[in-house]
Amino acid sequence: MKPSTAPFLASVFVAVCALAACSDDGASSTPSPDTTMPTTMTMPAAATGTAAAPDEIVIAGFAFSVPATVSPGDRITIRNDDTAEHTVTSDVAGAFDVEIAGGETATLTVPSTPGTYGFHCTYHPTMHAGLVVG
Ligand SMILES: [Cu+2]
Repeated sequence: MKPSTAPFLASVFVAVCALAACSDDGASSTPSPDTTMPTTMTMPAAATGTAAAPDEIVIAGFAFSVPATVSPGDRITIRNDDTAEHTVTSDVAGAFDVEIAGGETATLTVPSTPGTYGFHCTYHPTMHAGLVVG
C-alpha cells in the first residue's frame, strides 16, 4: 500500500496545467491582428466634412483648383465659389459630369481606374484642368 504516490502525481499534474494555461493565455493575448480597426474608425471623421477636406475641387474666378491626387472611387466635394454655374465634365465622355450651381457644392465620384483625367466646364470651354487618380 503506497498512498503517497497519488497525491504527488496530482500536484504535478495541476502544476503542469497551470503552466500550460498560463502560456496559452499569453499566446492568445499577444497577437494583435486588430490593426485594421483604426482604419474603419477614421471613416466617421471623414464623413463629417466640417473642415475643408484636402480632396476638394474649388472653382473660383472661372478656374479650377484641383488636389494633387485623389483616390480611385473616392467621393470628393466640388465647391463653386463663383456666382456663375459651372460643370466638371471629363474630356473623355462618361468618366464624370457634375453640374455645380453658383455658390453651391456638389459631389464627384472619382473614377475607379487610375490615370489622369482632363476635364472642362461645358459652359466655359476655356476652363480646363486635370484630375490625377492614383
Ligand atoms: Cu463654367
